[in-house]
Amino acid sequence: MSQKNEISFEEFRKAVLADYRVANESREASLLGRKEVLSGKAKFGIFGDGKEIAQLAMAKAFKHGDFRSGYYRDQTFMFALGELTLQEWFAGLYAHADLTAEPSSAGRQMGGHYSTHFVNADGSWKELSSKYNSSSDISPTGSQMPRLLGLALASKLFRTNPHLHSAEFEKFSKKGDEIAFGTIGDASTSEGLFWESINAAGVMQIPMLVSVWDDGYGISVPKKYQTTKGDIYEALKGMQQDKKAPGFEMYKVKAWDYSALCDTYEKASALCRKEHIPALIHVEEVTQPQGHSTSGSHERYKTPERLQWEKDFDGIKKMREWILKFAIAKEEELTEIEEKAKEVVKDARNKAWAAYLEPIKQEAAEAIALILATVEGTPHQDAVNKFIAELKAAKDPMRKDAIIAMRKTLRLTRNENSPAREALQRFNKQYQAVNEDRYDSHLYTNEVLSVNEVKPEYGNDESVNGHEILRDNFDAILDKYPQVVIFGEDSGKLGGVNQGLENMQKKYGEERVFDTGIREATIVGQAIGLALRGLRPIAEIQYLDYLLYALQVLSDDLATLAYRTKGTQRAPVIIRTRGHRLEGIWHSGSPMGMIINSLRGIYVCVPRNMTQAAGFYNTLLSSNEPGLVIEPLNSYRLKEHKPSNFGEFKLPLGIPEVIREGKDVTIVTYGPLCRMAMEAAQQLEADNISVEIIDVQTLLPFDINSSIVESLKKTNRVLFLDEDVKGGASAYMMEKVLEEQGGYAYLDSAPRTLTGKDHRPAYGSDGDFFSKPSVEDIYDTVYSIMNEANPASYPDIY
Ligand SMILES: Cc1ncc(C[n+]2csc(CCOP(=O)(O)OP(=O)(O)O)c2C)c(N)n1
Repeated sequence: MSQKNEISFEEFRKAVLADYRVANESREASLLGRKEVLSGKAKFGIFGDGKEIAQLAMAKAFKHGDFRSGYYRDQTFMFALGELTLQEWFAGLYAHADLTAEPSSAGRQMGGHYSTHFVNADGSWKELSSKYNSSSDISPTGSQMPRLLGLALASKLFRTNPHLHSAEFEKFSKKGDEIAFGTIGDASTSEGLFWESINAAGVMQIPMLVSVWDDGYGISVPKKYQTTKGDIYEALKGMQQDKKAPGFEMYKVKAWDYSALCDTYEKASALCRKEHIPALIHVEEVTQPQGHSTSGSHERYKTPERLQWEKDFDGIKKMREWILKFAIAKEEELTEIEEKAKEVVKDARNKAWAAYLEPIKQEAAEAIALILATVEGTPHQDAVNKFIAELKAAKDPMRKDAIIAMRKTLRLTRNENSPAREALQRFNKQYQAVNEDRYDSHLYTNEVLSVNEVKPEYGNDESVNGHEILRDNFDAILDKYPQVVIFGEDSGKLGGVNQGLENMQKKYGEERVFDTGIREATIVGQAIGLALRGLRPIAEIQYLDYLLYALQVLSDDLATLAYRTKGTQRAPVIIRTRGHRLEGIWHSGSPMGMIINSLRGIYVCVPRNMTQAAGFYNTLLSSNEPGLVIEPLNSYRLKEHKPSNFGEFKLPLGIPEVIREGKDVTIVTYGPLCRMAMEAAQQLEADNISVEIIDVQTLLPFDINSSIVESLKKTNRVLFLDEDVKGGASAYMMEKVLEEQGGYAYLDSAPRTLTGKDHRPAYGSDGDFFSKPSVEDIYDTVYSIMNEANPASYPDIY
């Protein structure tokens, strides 16, 4: 431990003993945590026992302004930083639904998923550069890696882009001196996301320091089935930097060797921080004293020899031996620390449990009192008394117990009218609202909905290609917001496959507009990490069809971020892509049902032309919400009227536009189908059918003012027109309009949908014609609605 040379022995001794205390407290927490699960007080436990010593060393290397992207084993690290108390840790185990008690997720995530706060309650950013920061963990193995890439890349951008050196950005970075620390289990390195992220970090040369906690197993599966050569360090050797080429700096160290761990982390972090060279520390011989989680026991898959080895090479035991060997402390001192740790942890457990249970008990008591008050006047006394008795009998009541008792009472007494019943009704409603905040809030921050519309202004009659509108708008955006970076496959030098970024790299530099490898999942992860650090990334996915590669990251990480942190972290990422309709199976996808169903938490904009698309980029940039903008792939070379206020005009989200007025049938659609619907409507007009066309413009949010139903009141007939498969976005729109907006009440004809076929589109123009809705199909479907309603005026055609 090189610290020995820089500080006095007494200071060194104190630091070691402080670490020993944290290690013991963390271990005791794991041991007691398991008991809490097995006794039924908590549902599930996954702990950091066995990883304590390595995490103490990592915490020493972690500085203010640094970021962690890790997983469920990192409690000791969080304790050592002082970013998590034992009581908060137990609160996580109990799912205490209150941010002040459980700051990581307000009980929304399983215990063991750690996070610090990046934004204040009023939505302003905290001083991230003077804090210890942990991005919010998620459960899918390997998913911490793509985000980690962005957290590390941000340091490079803050260092290399002089526009980010102004006072305004000091709260995010001190000129890029921050490291992004990643942690991952050895088995999770089998995931593709790990390899994609590691490769990209090596390519980009960013300060990313990855620790692999290697305990030899992924639950029960040993590493010979996980990793080539059964050794991640060996498997990654080709990434090692050398004189010929930059790459990773790699280290291997034992999980029980405190001194070597401290040295390794010090060395690796110094290089990583100063030179921005990515590093990987393979921490091997990690133990897992209680097995993988509370769901099973490791005796089922580990040999007696392995189990004995884990006891002998337990990190805390080894640290103890080391302390005694070098006479850093006496045995009695260590024993005292160990005994004290047990007490401190029990005390934290008791306080956390009481703090969790007390408000629930009080709420139940309030419900009981109100239910009791209804007993007097009701003929259902026996039943109501039974509800009360059941609620009282619950030793550790849950909120749902009180709600069930209240609802059952209200149902039974529905024909009664008394002040007591009214009071119960009122409380039931209030309680519902309070619990909505506890369990349902913060899917979005909802700030964006207040973005006011700014209409495009037109100075003259000039018409230009769609891609030029986008390019000029991106130009204005890059000029206006120094924190905007745009990247993707071919986005840099080429300026995008459809020229929407033509010459932008030349004008704004490589640190603003740049190329990435072909790696959709980490393009999105990269964007998440950048956005978490105050930058405004616009990440390009070349075609909508390839969004599938990134869907897991979008769905699991980005879409859940605000919800799983109860609004204490945000990543206003903008994903730019293009799709719906061109040629061939992988250039004409419109899997909108899949997208909107997996991305609740992200806004989904489906513009019909490039002016609308540009308006959405401007809107999203003035908000704090993540958004996906799908440009219509077949419209880059169509002429559009050129606006004069690029970068300024904004489209409100969730506000449909009636693009054609009519009185017989309403078509609800979006994207490139708008143009086809307009064409069909013209033909139908000639045959005396008047069609109203509504472009919904955004699928998430959808028509926030319920305006579409107004059209149904007029036409009484509706067609939901969509390129997705049946049951996709058409079913979603139908549910919104007919059920949520009550549109069913105004219908005189059966509601209809016209969608793409179940298969993907065959290649060629005929393939498109037979696979996706055509103008002819739209004509025929609308006509058939009129034919069914009034066959005399609209006789059968075919
Ligand atoms: C994508 C995904 N697949 C499967 C799981 C279930 N799972 C949880 S932990 C785990 C093993 C992880 O092992 P390792 O990466 O070595 O970490 P350790 O728990 O041993 O520290 C598995 C398979 C998951 N959480 N996510």
